[in-house]
Amino acid sequence: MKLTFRWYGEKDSIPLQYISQIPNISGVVTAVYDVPVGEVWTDEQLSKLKKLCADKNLGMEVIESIPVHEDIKMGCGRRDEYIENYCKNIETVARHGVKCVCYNFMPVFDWLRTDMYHKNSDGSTSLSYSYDDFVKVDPNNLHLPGWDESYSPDELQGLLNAYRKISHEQLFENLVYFLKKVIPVCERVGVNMAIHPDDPPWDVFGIPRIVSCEKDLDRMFEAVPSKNNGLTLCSGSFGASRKNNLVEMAAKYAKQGRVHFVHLRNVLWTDNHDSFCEVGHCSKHGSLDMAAIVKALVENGFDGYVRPDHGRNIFGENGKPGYGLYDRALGAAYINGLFEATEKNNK
Ligand code: DNO
Repeated sequence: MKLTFRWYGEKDSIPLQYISQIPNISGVVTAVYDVPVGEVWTDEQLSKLKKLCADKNLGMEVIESIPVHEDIKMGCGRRDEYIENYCKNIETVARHGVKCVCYNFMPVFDWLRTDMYHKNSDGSTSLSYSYDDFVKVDPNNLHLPGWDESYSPDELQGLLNAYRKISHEQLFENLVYFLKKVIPVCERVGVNMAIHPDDPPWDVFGIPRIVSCEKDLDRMFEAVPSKNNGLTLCSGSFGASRKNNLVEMAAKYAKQGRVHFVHLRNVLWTDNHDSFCEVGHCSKHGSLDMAAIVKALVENGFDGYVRPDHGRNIFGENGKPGYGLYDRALGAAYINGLFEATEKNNK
């Protein structure tokens, strides 16, 4: 297992030096953040990022994300031009030693919560999703925690209206169209594409989502069988749905050699609907058996990139929700323990 940690570039409040002090860390997961979605990244931008990491002894082999322009997802407008740019970006990151690109194909929102500062009884705060709060949201006048600054109300409404006319089938065809152009480039330059699952893994506001379960993944891999076409096994995203069996999924896709990246975090299902709260990483705090997920990965040959995903805000830290230092570092230590024990037992 190669332990990594997400770093939001030079604007991240967490210095690379702190990340380099996490036990067993191999590198960061990062991206170029100051180029608009769909445009090309330059060699200079990549060299600069890579040097900042190397100066602290950190690798930079995973990019999260090269975002996919909405025209590609909707199959309209300047889609072909944006796909060409995407291919150029894959070639560019490969020139700088990147081996894995995490991306998603979720319309509009690449994650959704109803509370970013849910108060836990121990005084920590977490991201959470309450079904009762969600059904109160007016889909024609959307104000969502974390998204109000990304889109103007008109822009958001326009996008949602456009997506409501797109079926699951059409969105899936647009994904396959994209992959058929991008994957051959990945094969040539040695980059693995790792699609991130829908978060949460169900449709929201009447817009389609197509990477929510095993069935979705199977048909995507059937359509584009190359092993460079793989997934980010995000335990917390798939695991928000009671219908997904994470242990089985980890075993199955690790065996197929398609798990190129793993996000590990735990979630606690908090009612009989779809509500969940993000909790500390250990199995006992949530609804997922983290040790069993790691065991399924290791026993089926997984030896790739892993990062601790969303932590709570703890120890008085006022970090970016989900991305503070302390709880993710504790998560990293726990992940190290799980992998070390499992890998030794598996020899
Ligand atoms: C949220 C993240 C996602 C993820 C993208 C990948 O915390 O897991 O935003 O980076 O979906 O494209």
